[in-house]
Amino acid sequence: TVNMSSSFQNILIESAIASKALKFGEFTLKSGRLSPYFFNSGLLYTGQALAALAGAYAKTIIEADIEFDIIFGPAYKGIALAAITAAKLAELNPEKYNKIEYAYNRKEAKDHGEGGVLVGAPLAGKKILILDDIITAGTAIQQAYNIISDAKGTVTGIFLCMDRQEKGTDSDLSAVQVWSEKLNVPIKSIFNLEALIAYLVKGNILSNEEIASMEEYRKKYAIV
Ligand code: OMP
Repeated sequence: TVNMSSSFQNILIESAIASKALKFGEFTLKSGRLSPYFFNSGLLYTGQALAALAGAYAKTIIEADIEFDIIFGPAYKGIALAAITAAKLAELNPEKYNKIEYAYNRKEAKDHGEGGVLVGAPLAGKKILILDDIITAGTAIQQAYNIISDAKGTVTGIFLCMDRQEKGTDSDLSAVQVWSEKLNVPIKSIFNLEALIAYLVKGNILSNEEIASMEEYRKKYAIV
């Protein structure tokens, strides 16, 4: 069921549409698929949008109730998202979250100064949440997982803003289903394609043709 006015999921979807972080048209994805929509979290750059994002990630993490010591944000977009979420968690429940830590990777290793690709809390022996913006096929998530494993950290959860709920080329399972099973880690998102379409239909936000192409894409590539 979709509560248009109040859920933090819908507040975020609304904010993403208003800021054009969610766009409708024709977009070629990393996978090569031609999609009628695209989510660019980099366009959620106002204070208001970032506050909505931080709140939504924090509430999703609190609801999931998974043990962790560190929130890890993969470069580039995950870095800021992980930082604002760690701060929001500490604000919402200081007793529980004041001591959680934050870390991220660089895309290019530094050969001077402190060196290396990892910045922030040391990962070895720690329980770690990966926090990123979106999953389509899961390639980006797998990379982050490998960075943490190589540093001897244990990933205990993966949190995303949007799950596109897309199947692989020869699979009836979504990337989230495949990767959560493969990595043996829960993967949670603030909203998914199903919630987005429900919001768009209920709110009368797109033209009939645009809704039709969203539905067509969903039937072709998504699990729902
Ligand atoms: P996977 O690595 O296939 O899971 O796709 C995640 C990446 O897709 C993101 O890091 C983006 O580079 C890109 N992307 C979006 O940002 N938004 C979308 O709506 C779709 C994609 C995509 O290309 O699939």
